[in-house]
Amino acid sequence: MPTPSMEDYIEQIYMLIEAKGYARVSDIAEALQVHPSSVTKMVQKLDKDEYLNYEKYRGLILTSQGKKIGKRLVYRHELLEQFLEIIGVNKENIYDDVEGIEHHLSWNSIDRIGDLVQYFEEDPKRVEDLELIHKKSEQ
Ligand SMILES: [Mn+2]
Repeated sequence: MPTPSMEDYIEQIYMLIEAKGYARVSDIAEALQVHPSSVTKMVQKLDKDEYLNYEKYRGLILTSQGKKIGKRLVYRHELLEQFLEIIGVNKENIYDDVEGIEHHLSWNSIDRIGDLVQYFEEDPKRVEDLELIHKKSEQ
């Protein structure tokens, strides 16, 4: 099981490869706002744990295990953003809140939140009902 920090790297690397076809140490450092030497260290660890293959001058590629996990992590992040949006969390809080909670929920909870998101998506009236409660609580 990857640690929260490893998850952040795998998630970011997966997104970079999806968007650009490759992930450079400098791009990862920029995305995660860390020093490139920290990226190199973590990438070596991820290589050792078989989430990716890293060669200094050739760049890095995710293993099938790394890809599978990366995909799940990106899905989890997006689902949690959707969830917070539906329950009426202010836009400016959503990204940071997801970064704060995403590593600390079991997949069991993630899947049940997925059900709840689906419940609201199936009928916009349900979202309106929730908005009413939200408005009342703010009065
Ligand atoms: Mn994230």
